[in-house]
Amino acid sequence: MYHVAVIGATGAVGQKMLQVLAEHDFPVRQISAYASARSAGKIVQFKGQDVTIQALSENITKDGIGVALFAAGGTISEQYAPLLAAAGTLVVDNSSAFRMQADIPLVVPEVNSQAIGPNDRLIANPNCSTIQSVVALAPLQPFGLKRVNYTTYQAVSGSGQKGIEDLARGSRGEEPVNYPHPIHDNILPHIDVFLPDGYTKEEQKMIDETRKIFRLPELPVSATCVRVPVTNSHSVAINVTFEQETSVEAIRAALAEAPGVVLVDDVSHNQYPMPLDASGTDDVYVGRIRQDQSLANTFHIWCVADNIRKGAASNAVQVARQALESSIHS
Ligand code: 2RA
Repeated sequence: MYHVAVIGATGAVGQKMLQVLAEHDFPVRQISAYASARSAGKIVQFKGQDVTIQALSENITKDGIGVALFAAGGTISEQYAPLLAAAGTLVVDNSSAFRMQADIPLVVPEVNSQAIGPNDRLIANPNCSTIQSVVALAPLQPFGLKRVNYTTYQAVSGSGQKGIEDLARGSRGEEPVNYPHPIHDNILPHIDVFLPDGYTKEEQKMIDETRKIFRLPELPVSATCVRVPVTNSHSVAINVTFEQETSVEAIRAALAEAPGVVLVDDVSHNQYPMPLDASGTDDVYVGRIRQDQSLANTFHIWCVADNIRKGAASNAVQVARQALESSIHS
């Protein structure tokens, strides 16, 4: 049993981490919740008990924490995650601060749990839209990934509470505060900041993280990331080209038995993955599998997952459990 800490415990992901730790029956001996000094003294819930938020400071290394889940943004992670890891705490970081560092594993347990070494103390959680996409692609690796193109339809909860509030504001006819344009009755082909080449940082994350997770640094990957007026659960249209010839049936068969995947692909009964069905679950729902008529050995795959759970909190809890098992069995 472990003393477990959630850093950033007042945010959407931090609160979900507390909920998922309880739901997954994570071996928690003691729970601590940290946030900025502004939130100190506030109360969050763990297994129906009140937990008082503590102000984060460098003294956290003296608190005897065995497992720390970070969901407080890159700046906080950069400052505190290495300190805790150096003190022996197992840290799973949900920010993008360490994801592309060569010596830091970037892990989705269903895909690359072998990337966790027995002595790793700092592990990065990938971006939400990357997580669900690689869970859908991993079972198809035997066909040889040759090229991937993503188009995302990302829920406003990916921007935290302020995204959800902008959607609500728009529905009341009020101006947006978080986004540069209304998200109600609109879509924004803009997630995170624009980079000099015209891609957004969110698109670049999907490209870089996919290559790192599959250990295919040269894999041709591209992405267009779009914010849609959906409260929760991201959808991704994946267009994938394989090295080998395959079929819709073979792809369906591989996905049907894959861990963490639920195949929902029966268009004769209007059955396909949708955000409303994915929300509140930890699975990645996959469907609309069909041959791309414009390119050989190429297929369209539609996948949907709860971005706050599998895309963030649940994946972090699963990574922590996997890392603890790796170090116990080493
Ligand atoms: C988003 N990917 O949906 C982000 C959250 N990490 O905005």
